[in-house]
Amino acid sequence: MSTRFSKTPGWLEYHAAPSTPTYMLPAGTVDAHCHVFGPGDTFPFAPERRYTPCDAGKEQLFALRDHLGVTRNVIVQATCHGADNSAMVDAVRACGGRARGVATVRPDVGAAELRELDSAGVRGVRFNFVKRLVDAAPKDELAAIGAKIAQLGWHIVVYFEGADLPELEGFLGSLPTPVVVDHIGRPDVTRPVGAQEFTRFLRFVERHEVWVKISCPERLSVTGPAALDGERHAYADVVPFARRVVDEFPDRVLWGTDWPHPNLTGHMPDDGLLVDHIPRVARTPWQQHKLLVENPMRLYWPGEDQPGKTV
Ligand code: 0GY
Repeated sequence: MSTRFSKTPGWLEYHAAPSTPTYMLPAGTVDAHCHVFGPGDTFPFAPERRYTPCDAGKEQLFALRDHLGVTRNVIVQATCHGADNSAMVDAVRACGGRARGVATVRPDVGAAELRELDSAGVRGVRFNFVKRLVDAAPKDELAAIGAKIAQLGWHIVVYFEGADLPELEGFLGSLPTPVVVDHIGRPDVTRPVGAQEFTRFLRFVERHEVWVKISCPERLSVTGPAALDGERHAYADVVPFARRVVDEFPDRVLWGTDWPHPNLTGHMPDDGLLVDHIPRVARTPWQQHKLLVENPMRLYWPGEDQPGKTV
């Protein structure tokens, strides 16, 4: 444990002993959304952070990868490390090509720093609009970052609350790179899947050819991990939303664990159970292979062999 930092009270630690999934991931599966936190003594957390996580370093991430049967990781910079990408880059470099990174950069980032990140394995930047996590950066500054990274062939990962899409849609649609949305666009799952908010999200995805991460049922769910009457499975209320996106956009969906699950206070998911959730939302082997292997390989390792490619 870090001697310099104390975890935010109430913040749960990642699952100590995740179950072995019943669903066997296809060879070449990519966990396209996970993080590393510190360890704080080696990679200090950012002064401007809104939470202090537990230490969750690369060794723990790699152990989970191997336990679940994942082949590759995309390690996404979390807000607790601000724009200091050292922990993420250290983890990506340690993977010998089996990981890519998504960074947070400042508007004045220089070409040399971007080239360095690129050579480490970074392939995108993240714009975070979730107000409880960050003060939103001015859009002209984000646009300046977008213009710089477009030259590298990177993409932009965006994190926002579903309710904020109307305000952000125009800006996101104007970005010069592919856009990847975190956590199904954070829908309000207490509303019907056909309600106006999620329909608007689907049409936004269609119009701008956006990619969507089918991740974080545990964060979006109101019904939670318990089995419900007539439903044997966890996170049942998220399933129709995830299915809808996978059915409509099978070529632009990605899956991720979100390990080590920052900012959860209610319950900590069993990562094995998150893997078992996959066939509930991607219901055919064809959809599963696209979600887990083909799509993330196309975005993060273009040109590399994809085990079991379906077309
Ligand atoms: C959340 C979820 C996340 C937080 C961060 O950068 C972050 O702090 O990513 C997540 O894992 O996506 O809503 O707190």
